[in-house]
Formats: sequence, structure tokens, C-alpha cells
Amino acid sequence: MTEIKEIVSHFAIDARYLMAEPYGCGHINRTYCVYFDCESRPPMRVILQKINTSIFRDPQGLMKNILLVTDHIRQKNKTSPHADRCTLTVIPTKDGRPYYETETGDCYRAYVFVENSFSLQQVENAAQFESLAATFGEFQNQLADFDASQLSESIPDFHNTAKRYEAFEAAVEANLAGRADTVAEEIAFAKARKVDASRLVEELKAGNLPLRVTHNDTKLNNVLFDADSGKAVCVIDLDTVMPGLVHYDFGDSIRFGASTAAEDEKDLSKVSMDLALFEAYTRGFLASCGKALTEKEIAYLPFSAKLLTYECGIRFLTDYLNGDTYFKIHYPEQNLDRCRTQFKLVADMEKKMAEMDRIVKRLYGELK
Ligand code: ADP
Ligand code: GN1
Ligand code: MG
Repeated sequence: MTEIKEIVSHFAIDARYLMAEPYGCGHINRTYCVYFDCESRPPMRVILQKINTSIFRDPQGLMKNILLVTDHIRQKNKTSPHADRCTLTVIPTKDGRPYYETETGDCYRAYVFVENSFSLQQVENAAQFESLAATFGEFQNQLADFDASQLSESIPDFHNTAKRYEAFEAAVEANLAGRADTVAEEIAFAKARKVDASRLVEELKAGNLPLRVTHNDTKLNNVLFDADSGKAVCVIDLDTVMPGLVHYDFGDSIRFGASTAAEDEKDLSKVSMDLALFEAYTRGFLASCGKALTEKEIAYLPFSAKLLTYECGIRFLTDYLNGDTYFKIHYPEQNLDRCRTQFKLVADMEKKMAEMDRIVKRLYGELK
């Protein structure tokens, strides 16, 4: 990876380059772990990311958001025992910029590697998931006094499910990859739930739900866990921190983390929403930020799990119909497999919605 060696030479890293390897399981940016010899053992590591600029069209605005948010969170955590590792640290370029742009317009950024931590692709036990929830709830608290007007919208209408639905219908119509006939069942499933798509958007428009500063991509692997305590310590992947509803964060965590199977599992009999995990997440989330939420926000938490799963399902299906231009794929049908797991989860949540409501009500009641 000689190209990587050249790219990292532009960052303010005072150590000798050793090697680089692709890293992590993100669907959007290209992530590398880069090793440096700095006379310490083991070698120092840095996270280098090629920003996906066809998705994030304003890398300058994006990096400004990340610097503002990480500075804010660092201030809040000054006295925490994890102060140095509770948020991302951007490594500037040698000329003091937050990212490096090559002559051909590729944009790279570097982060301090959070050592002695791990990320998970699947929850191993309920305590882990509760800890994830507490950390995202705390993230929400820490941003409560952040001035949202400073943030640029890194992806406009990111969780506007009504617009996501329109994009899905347009993709069916355009049928760019000639695949629409082969996914008639999935298209019908999505269309049958059209009414759900606009529910939260309408409540927001009517002023019934408050706009907050939210993460918007709260999947399990966007948090680092501390290797010693096993607790979630550092929220990462801050590309989509923007004004949003608390439901986007709650719902997306459930979508990914409370599933009994991988996001691209082919055997749908393995896919369901685990109620014990739903309960653990709700407990952790309400304990950390529940008191700051309105009754109406609380009431929509169970629905938000279904909505965010549905939204992600239609996004995967839209991308499959468009010929896989948005999410990174590792084999041709992966977006379709992802869509199917999401829709299986939606159907399962519909069956379990009354129980999810009871869990939220009970845990919220215990808070008061
Ligand atoms: P994407 O936007 O493509 O999802 P992420 O920012 O989530 O990319 O990074 C991908 C993965 O890289 C994460 O899931 C995590 O495993 C790892 N990672 C990212 N930043 C760090 C960091 N600062 N320290 C350690 N690991 C990291
Ligand atoms: C993407 O970047 P990553 O892999 O953490 C996507 C999320 C989806 C998720 C589905 C910027 O998240 O919105 O929910 O894939 N991020 C973006 O797994 O589109
Ligand atoms: Mg990620």
C-alpha cells in the first residue's frame, strides 16, 4: 500500500510508517489501520479513512461538524476516567487542516486509534447492550446544550422516511438494474407499510416532537467497548451527527443490535427481534436520558424501532434496485439479503409491538 504511505505522510504523525491494512466493517467510508514504528512496542496505530465524498459532498463542513462535536464532548468528559478515549481525536495534517485532499480530489482523515478497545458485529449478552444504550443516552445528554445551528447537514433528509419512501418508489419505477421483477414480494411488503413512513415526520412538522442533536447511525459497531471493563466507552462514526429525533438513535440501535442474526443473514428463520435485548437497551437508554424526554417521545420509542428498521430495509432495497451504488457490498445479492433481514425484523416487531409498548411503559414508570 504505497499510496497509503504517501497519504499518511501529509498528517502530523511523528513516527516511521510500517504498514497499513483495511479495517472494520463500515458500509460507507474506506477504513485502514496504519502502523507506525515509534520506538514503542507494540507499534503505534492510527485510523485512516478515505471519506466517501459521493455521499458526503461537503467534506469541509463534515469535518467541521466532527471537530465541534468532539470538542464539546471532550469538555464534558474532562473528569471521566476515560477522558482521553471517550471521543474521537482528529489528527490534523502537517499544515493544520482536519483532512487531506489529494490532487485528484480524494479526501482522507486520520483519527487516534482507541487502544485496548473492541467493536462488535453482534451483541454477546444483554449487559453489553444495556451499556451501549447508556452510552448513546449519555451522548444525547452531552449534546443537549450543543448549539445545533453550528452544524451543517452532512446528508440532507437522512432520516426523512417519507422521502426515503419516495426514493424507493422512484427506484422501482426507473428499474435501473432491471431487478424489479425479481423482488416483487419485497416491493409489496414495503408498499403495504407506506403510511408508517410519514408518521414521525408529520409529528415533527406539527411541533409535537422536539428536534435534538442526534447521532443518527447508532449501530453496534459505531461504538468502541473498553477491553478491561467490557463497557461501551467511545461513540464513533460521527459523520451523521445532525439535528434529529431521539427515535432515530433509539430505533437504529434496536434494528441492528436486538436482532438475533447478522444484517445480511440468508437464513431468515434465524432472524428475529430479541425482546430481552429490547428490554436491556430500553433500560440503559431510559436510565441515562429518559428523564429528559417528553411523554410523547417515550410513547413513540417502540414504533421507532420498527420505523428505523423499515427505513433501512427500503434503503437497502432501493440500492439493490439502483444497481448497488450506495452501500459497500461484498457479493452481488448482499443488499437484497440485507433488505430481507430488515423486513423479517419489521414483521416480527409488528407481532411483538404490544409487548414492546408494555416494556417501555413499565421501565419509564420505574424511572419516576
Ligand atoms: P463507516 O463510516 O464506514 O461505518 P466507521 O467510522 O464506523 O466507518 O469505522 C469503521 C470501523 O473502524 C469501526 O466499526 C471500528 O471498528 C473501527 N474504528 C473507527 N475509528 C476507530 C478508532 N478511532 N479507534 C479504533 N477503531 C476504530
Ligand atoms: C451505514 O456507516 P455505517 O456502516 O456505520 C449507513 C447507515 C445504515 C447502516 C446500515 C452514512 O452505516 O445509515 O443504517 O449502514 N450510514 C450512512 O447498516 O448512510
Ligand atoms: Mg460505521
